[in-house]
Amino acid sequence: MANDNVQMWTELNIDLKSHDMLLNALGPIFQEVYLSQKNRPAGMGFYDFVVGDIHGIRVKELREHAKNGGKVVATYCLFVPEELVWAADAIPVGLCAGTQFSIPMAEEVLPRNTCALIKSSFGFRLGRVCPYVQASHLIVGETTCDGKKKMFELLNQYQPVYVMEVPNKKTERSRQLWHGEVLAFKDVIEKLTGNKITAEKLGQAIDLVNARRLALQRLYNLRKNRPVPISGKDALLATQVSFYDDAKRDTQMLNALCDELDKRVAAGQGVAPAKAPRILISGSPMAIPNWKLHHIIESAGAMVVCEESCTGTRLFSDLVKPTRPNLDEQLKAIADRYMNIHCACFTPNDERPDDVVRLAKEYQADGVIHYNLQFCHTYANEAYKMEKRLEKEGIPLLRIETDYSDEDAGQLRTRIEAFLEMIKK
Ligand code: BJ8
Repeated sequence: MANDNVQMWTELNIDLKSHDMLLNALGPIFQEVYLSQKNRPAGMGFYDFVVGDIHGIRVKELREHAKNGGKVVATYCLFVPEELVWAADAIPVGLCAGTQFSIPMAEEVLPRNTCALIKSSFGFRLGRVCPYVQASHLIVGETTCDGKKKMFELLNQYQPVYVMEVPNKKTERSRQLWHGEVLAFKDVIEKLTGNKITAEKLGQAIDLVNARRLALQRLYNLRKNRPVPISGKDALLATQVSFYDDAKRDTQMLNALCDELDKRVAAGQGVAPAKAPRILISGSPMAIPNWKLHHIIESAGAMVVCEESCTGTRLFSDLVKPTRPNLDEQLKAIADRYMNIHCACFTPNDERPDDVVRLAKEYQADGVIHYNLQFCHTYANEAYKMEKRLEKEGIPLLRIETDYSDEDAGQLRTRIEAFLEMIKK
């Protein structure tokens, strides 16, 4: 099996030496952050298995698909409508880019004062250490932030990249622009795959992705219980895996996990005492293996009960409205749904603080941690408005700005412990 993987990575032109170092670094981190937790749901076994073979079995599936003439489409952002990819019998893969490992490679080209997510993404390609990147036929970027859109220009030197234009405002004119972008993306995917996207195929794809969103909604709704039946770390991992696992299997595994959590809730069983402080995290996405903040918070005795982020509620809170099988209406429904993602790339974006206040109440959060990747100006700027809004609502907020390195872990721990002391009833 291991030899099979090496053979596959070699065919994908992976830098085997660096790649070994990456995987060797991941194992002990996963052991410390995940496997040392007590009282985990048995359903997390699947996710442990996925991480244990992170560059193996799923990549093999993608390669099989490619050998049969299928295409693999890699993405970095929630704005890329994956329904169109599935509908053309291609496979979308959300690239992770949550590791410090690839950042020094990226800094040879990108400015150092670029957010860690962008540097980590670019470093993966530059260092040839990610088989998902290497296995993809097209990378789809977007114009959500300046750092990303300029990075995509550089990435295009190594791999085919197509960039979708995401508007910056939520006006009717912007909606029309975005609708046009969705139509153009359909053409791009049809050309890439040679497959026509029909109303029937798109209807099936909408159902497929909506089913996964509903399973994630179910998982997050279970986190509203006190005591909380699953740790924030485990819920985050299940969400992160949704970005690249097969959607149908992922939905099944999520629902199986939820069945187990239902029983825990009925029995009043939790992973921490009912009085453990409950934290909502809001801000930048956390890609695998970025588990730093959750680990610090939960090691300090609190529980993360919700993430208002793209590796959280923004991923699944809205469904694509099912419409009758009419291609134009389906494409419109897709465009509408994706415009409703309250990313900080929009101005204004007042819906996001509204979401955080609502979620803090729904999840019985005792406090909110605003999580900002260093050099991400959009989220950093929104932190001020968020602070004022939560102050008005009487919800405690801690602002954190960090990256993927462990250099500030001690300082973060101290600040988080002080925050938890403050919010304890
Ligand atoms: S929809 S949050 S996934 S853009 S953290 S790279 S914004 S400098 S990740 Fe995002 Fe799409 Fe929005 Fe979600 Fe730029 Fe900021 Fe870095 Fe960011």
